[in-house]
Amino acid sequence: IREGFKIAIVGPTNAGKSSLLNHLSNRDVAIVSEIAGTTRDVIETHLNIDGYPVVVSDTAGIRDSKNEIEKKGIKLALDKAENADLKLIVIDAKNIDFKGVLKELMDENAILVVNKSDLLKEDLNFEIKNYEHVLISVKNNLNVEDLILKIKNKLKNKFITSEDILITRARHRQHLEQSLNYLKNFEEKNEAEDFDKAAEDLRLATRHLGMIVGKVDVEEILGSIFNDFCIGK
Ligand SMILES: Nc1nc2c(ncn2[C@@H]2O[C@H](COP(=O)(O)OP(=O)(O)OP(=O)(O)O)[C@@H](O)[C@H]2O)c(=O)[nH]1
Ligand SMILES: [Mg+2]
Repeated sequence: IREGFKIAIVGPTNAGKSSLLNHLSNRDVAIVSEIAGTTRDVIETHLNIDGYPVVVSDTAGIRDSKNEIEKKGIKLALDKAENADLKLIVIDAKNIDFKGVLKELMDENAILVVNKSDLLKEDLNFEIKNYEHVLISVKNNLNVEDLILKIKNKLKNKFITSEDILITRARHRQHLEQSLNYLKNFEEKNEAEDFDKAAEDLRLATRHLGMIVGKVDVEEILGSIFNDFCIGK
C-alpha cells in the first residue's frame, strides 16, 4: 500500500494511451499526437483513488520498430506491464491491433480497454467482442467512469483480503513472525519433560505480541531510549 498500486497503460501506437493517462490525471502530463510512436519513455503520475495511492505509467506504443530508441521504449513498456499490479491494455476500436505480446499480457490482472468508440460506426470486431472489455471514448468522455469503477474493483480485491488482516508495518510483521516461531518451538517441546522451557516459549510469544499492542514494561522502554538515543542516565 505504501508503495502504491501500480497500473501500466500498454497497447499499440496511437490507441490513445497518453490521452487516457491525461484524462485520469486530469491534466496534460503526456504529449498526445496523431503521429504513431509519440511516447517513447515511461511517464508516471501519482493518483489517489478512494484513498489508495496509485502510480499510473503511460508507455511507448508496441509495434515492430527499427528505431533503436523506440525499441528501448517498447522494452521498458513490456517491463512495466509485467511488474504492474494492473495492466490497462488499450486498443483502437476502428483499427484493431491485438496480437502477439499484447495478447499474452491478458490475464486476470489486465483490463482490455477499447478506445475511440466515437469513431465506431459498425459493430465492434467479433474477436474482440469475445473478450471481456470496456468500450470507451477518451475524446468524448464516454464510459470512462465504467473503466474507473473496474479499476477500483481490481484495486480493492488486491488490498482487501478475505482474512481482513493487513500488516502495514515491518516492525509488526517481525514481531508476529517471532511470536509464531516461539509458538512453533512450544508445540515441538515435550510437555512433561520440558515443562519449564515450553512455558518460557509461551512467555516470549506473548511478549512479542505485547510489543505490537503496547504491553511492554517501562524498564524496557527506558532501556531502548538510552540505547537508541544516546541519553545518559
Ligand atoms: N476519435 C478519437 N480520437 C482519440 C481518442 N483518444 C485519443 N484520440 C486521438 O488519437 C491520437 C493518438 O492519441 P495518443 O494518446 O497520443 O495515443 P498513444 O496511444 O499514446 O500513442 P503513442 O504514444 O504513439 O503510442 C491523438 O490524435 C488523440 O487525440 C478517442 O477516444 N477518440
Ligand atoms: Mg503516447
